[in-house]
Amino acid sequence: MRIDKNQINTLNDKALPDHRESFEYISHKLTARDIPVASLIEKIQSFQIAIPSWALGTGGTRFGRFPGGGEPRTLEEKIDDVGLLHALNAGSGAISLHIPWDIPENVAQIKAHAASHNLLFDAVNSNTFQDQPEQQKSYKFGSLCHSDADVRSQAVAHNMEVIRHGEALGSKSLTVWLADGSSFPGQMNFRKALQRTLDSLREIYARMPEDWKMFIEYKPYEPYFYHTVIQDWGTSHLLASQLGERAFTLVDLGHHLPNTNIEQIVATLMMQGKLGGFHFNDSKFGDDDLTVGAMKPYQLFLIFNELVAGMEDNTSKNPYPAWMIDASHNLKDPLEDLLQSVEAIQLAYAQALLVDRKALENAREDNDPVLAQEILQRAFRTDVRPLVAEARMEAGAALDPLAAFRTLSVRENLVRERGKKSMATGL
Ligand code: AOS
Ligand code: ZN
Ligand code: ZN
Repeated sequence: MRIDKNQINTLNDKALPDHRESFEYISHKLTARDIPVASLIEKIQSFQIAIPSWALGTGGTRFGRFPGGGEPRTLEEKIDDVGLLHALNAGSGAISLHIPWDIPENVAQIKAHAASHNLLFDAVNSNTFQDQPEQQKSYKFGSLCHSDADVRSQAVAHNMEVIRHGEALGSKSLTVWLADGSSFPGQMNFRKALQRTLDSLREIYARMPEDWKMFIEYKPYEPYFYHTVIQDWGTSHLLASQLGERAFTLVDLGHHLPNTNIEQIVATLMMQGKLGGFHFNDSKFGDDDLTVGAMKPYQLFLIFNELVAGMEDNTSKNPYPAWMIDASHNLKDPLEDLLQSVEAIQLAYAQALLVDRKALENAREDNDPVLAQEILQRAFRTDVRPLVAEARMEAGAALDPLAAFRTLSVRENLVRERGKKSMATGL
């Protein structure tokens, strides 16, 4: 199914009087503080978040999966789903593919299909954490770090294949997330494993197209539970620095041990010009892949505060980061969850744009923690929902995407088209 502009306009018309009232209120308040509303709206509109192809179906947990029906069965249908999201929120104009889950058979057709939804292809993801049916060697004991050189070559070759697919589609970056690690003390030589990983990444980096970037994701545990070769931002940064200027760290919000100061990591990486990309999600215990903003909206705001500051005062020339969601769904409709996630990201971004940076810097230089906190919380406690809604409406999308999703019976239509039992590939 496709959402018609007229359907959205009709829904927006109904909600307009109420929206106008709230939007006028906030515009008034911001204008009085010399904050240019029109440029805020433009910034919100140009902030686009890539949707991961693997988040369009139910992931579940290892204890069970409860598909709700109408999940996309093919790459075309995954693109259709992201197209639906983008039609509703005008904020998810890209898709991030995982190979081999999403091999594009007919490239020209896939590209045209994505273009018909105004979608771009963001980073492509390699998969050396699963064995594929026709694969010669197993990744059971690692991929790029493996003790067997043949396994490492196979994993390098796979990454090259992913780049080839990405190139054909117009993607410009490769995200490498490795499951590599060990579950028992003594099992693996830390130093050899890291050295081999660096050497393997060097081979991929050397053969990557000139205008491509490599994003290196880190994660402290899972699927292995004693050690992970790229356990933290420091290890990822070390690898990226040794590889070269087109290699960067990718921060996945769920990949930190409890209470880690993620906003500080963001600031440090930006200061080094090494923050390449983001996987947004939220977490209470670990790599929970929950809806963005569902657990720690203040932390999300603090992270955005660093991102906005880093982009505005870009002395270290950090490239514009790739914004992506990384999510998994067990209870919610995946599309509804993604609408909520995109909205949470936009809200945190808009709030961070409201921070009075000059006043904040002064408070910091004056060692006034009370004032510094007030300045941040003033922005965080501003209800920016009407701003984000206005940005969406102006861009031709829905004032309230989630309500529109339900009123237009999007899921029911997808179930009718694709069946009750259709299941998406990927986690
Ligand atoms: C795994 O924990 C990482 O977050 C990956 O980025 C991602 O979830 C994976 O590549 C998709 O399975
Ligand atoms: Zn991730
Ligand atoms: Zn993860």
